[in-house]
Formats: sequence, C-alpha cells, structure tokens
Amino acid sequence: MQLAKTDILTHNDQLTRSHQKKLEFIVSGLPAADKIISKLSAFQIAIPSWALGTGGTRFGRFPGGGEPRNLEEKIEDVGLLHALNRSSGAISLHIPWDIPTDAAAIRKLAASFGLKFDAMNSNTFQDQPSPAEGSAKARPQALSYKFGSMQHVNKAVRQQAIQQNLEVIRYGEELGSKSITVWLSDGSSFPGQLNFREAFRNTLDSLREVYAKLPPDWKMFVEYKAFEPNFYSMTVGDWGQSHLYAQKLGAQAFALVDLGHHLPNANIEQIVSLLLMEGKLGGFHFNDSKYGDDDLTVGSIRPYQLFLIFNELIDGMDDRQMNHAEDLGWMIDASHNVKDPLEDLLQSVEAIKIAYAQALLVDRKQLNDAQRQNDVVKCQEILQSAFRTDVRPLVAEARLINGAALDPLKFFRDKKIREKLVAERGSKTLATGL
Ligand code: LRH
Ligand code: MN
Repeated sequence: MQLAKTDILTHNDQLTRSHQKKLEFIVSGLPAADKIISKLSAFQIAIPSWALGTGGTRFGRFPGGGEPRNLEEKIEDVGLLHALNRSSGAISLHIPWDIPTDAAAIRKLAASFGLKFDAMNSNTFQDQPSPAEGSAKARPQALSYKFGSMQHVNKAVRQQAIQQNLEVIRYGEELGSKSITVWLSDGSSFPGQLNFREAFRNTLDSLREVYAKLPPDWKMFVEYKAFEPNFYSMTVGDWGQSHLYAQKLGAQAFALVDLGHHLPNANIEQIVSLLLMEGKLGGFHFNDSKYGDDDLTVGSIRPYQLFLIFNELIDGMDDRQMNHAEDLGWMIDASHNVKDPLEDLLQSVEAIKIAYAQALLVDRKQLNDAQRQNDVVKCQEILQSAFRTDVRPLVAEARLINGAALDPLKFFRDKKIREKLVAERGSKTLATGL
C-alpha cells in the first residue's frame, strides 16, 4: 500500500498549529535544537521482517488479520512505516523465513519505498520442514539442531549450520546488505549435558569458517542470550562470551546487544559502555521486557534504562568520533502478541528516537565536571532533567522536515490502514516469523 503524499500533507496541516506551539516552547530554551533535529532526521532504525505479523507464545497466537503473506508484502509494510515516520529506512531479513526468490526484483521493490537491507539473520535454531517440490523454500535440512548447531558434537551438524550461514551471506550480497547476525540457541538444559569448553571451541571454529567467507566490507554480529530455549547454559550466554568470540574472530566481528537477553537487573548501559570502549559493540536489537525475553514495545516498561543506554552510547561514540546514524546497527527485535504489529513498531521507533533526543540534551561537560567532584546529586539532576524533558516536538519536527506524518499513529488509525490491509489481504493471513 503506497500512501498518498497529499494525505500526509493534509494530516500535517491539521496538526501544524499545535505542533509549532510545542516546538517553539522547547526550542526557546534549547540553543542546540537544530543540531538535535538534524541528528534525529538522519537516525534510521531497521525493522525486523519477522515482526510484521502477530507473534505468539506456546500458549497461543491471536492473529489480527491483514498480515503480510510473503516477502513482497513485508517490504510494503515496512515501506508504509517509513512513509509515516521517515525513520524506518531498512528491513532486516531472516532466512529461511524470507528467502528472496528474485533478489533483483526484491531489491527494486524495496528501493521504491526508500528501503535498504540491514543485517541478515541466520536460523539454525529450528529444523526446517522439507520444502514442497519445486518451492523456492530452503534446501532440505538433513540433520536436526535439537542438540545445537555450531556447538554440536557431530561435525556434520556443525558443517550444515556453517553452510546455512554462508547461504545467508550470499542472499545478503544479492540484496546489498552489509552484515549478518548470528544468534545461536545452542546450549544445554541440564547439568552434565554439555562440555562447556568443547561447545565453545566447536562454536568458535564454526564461526571462524563463516567469518573466513565474510565479504571484506561486511560485519558479523554475535548475538548473546542468557537463557531460552536452553535453560541451564547458553553457548553464547552473555556479553563476555560474545566479546570473547568477536575478539578471537577478528576486526569484522562484534557483539550484538538484544535488550531482552540479559539476566534480571543486569546493568545493560554499563555493558554497552564497555563494549563500545573496546570497539566491539556492533549494534542493537531494541525491545523491552519486565521478566525474560518478552520482546515488548521499546520503552514500554523501562524507558529510563533506554535513556541511560543512549546516554552511554553518545558518550562512547563521541569519544571514538563515531557517526551516530551509520556506525552501529540499529534494529528492533520485537514480537506483538496483543498489539497491532504496525502500531507497535511505530511506538517502538518513536521511543528509540525520544531516548536518543533526550540523551543528546545531556550537557556532557557539566556531567563530567560533576563526576570529577563526586557531586552525586548533581550528576543525577543533570541526567534526569534531560530525561524529564518532553522532546517529542523535536522528534515530530524531524519527521515533518523529512516529509513524514506529524503523528504517525493517528494517521494510521484515522486512515483505517489496518482495515484496508484486512480488506486487501484477508482476516486470516499469517506472516512467517515468531
Ligand atoms: C532470539 C532473537 C534473535 C532472532 C530471534 C527472532 O531470541 O532475539 O535475534 O533471531 O529472536
Ligand atoms: Mn534478537
């Protein structure tokens, strides 16, 4: 579904007066407003192809209708999000859920929506059903990943996983992607089940075979996770292990931080600052959670933690003269059990940009001075005055400048887009993904 520019202009005309008033209020006290607005306009967040349908749990899934039935419709939906917020300029594919049957056509379709292909994701955490005769689906999978993939005691299973990752890189090259995310569900669920050192070495050797075939301008993101689907050990279980792999692999390998992949109360902002300091932070899978890997809307549970993470990001990236928009992988990884997938993603993108804008408000010199004087109260006041500043007019202005909607969620509902998608695609369509 292509949105009519005139519809967005009409929508903005109706909201411009109240927007201008709010914008004047914040800009009046903010000399750096223009700089922040231009940084916000450049900041793009990749949308996961596996989160455009309704997600579920083992207890149930309640699809809402109008879901994308194939890769083309997934690209259309991300194109729709991007037309509404001009902040979702890339899609991150998961293979084999999204195998491009005609890569050139898929690339052309994405470009028609102003979309690029962000990190490719491999999947050696499921046994793929044998593809129906002649279907372009994944090639048959001979060996099971029940007891892991790259860690597996059986070399043939490790080789199968390596080949699958190399295939993902080939699809990515055809689409113009420049990175691969490797998340391994490998681990163990009972003490004694696994030799941790053998599992680590098998996994490192397997990753090395994939790394050896990585195009010179590509990055490999090693995504860690504390538990699930294994519940005693994960073979890439925390930032330390991911950093160890990335360091042993080489300069093109980095750790990927999925916000939901930590043990309760982990200090994620400290992990981010140290990975950044070591030059081994590759990017993020943004979401939010209260308990486990809940994959909830970004900023819906712990917005202050998200702000603190961006505070460390800006401090560390500026310290390394990194480009905020280009030098790290900004991706969402969420699952929508009770919300409309597109509304949920619009909220997540908004929350990320709000946290980024608030962190850009922090006076770093003032904060460093207060830290040097151990003025703990002042340090908190500096951070919380930024966090308590309503930066939404700045985020909206960045959208307006980029030709997007001032209020994407309102536009989505006023224009009854979900209803139109259901009318076009049907009420029972199911998207591939989790
Ligand atoms: C694992 C994970 C990983 C994806 C999957 C869909 O929990 O975060 O990033 O491959 O979700
Ligand atoms: Mn993830």
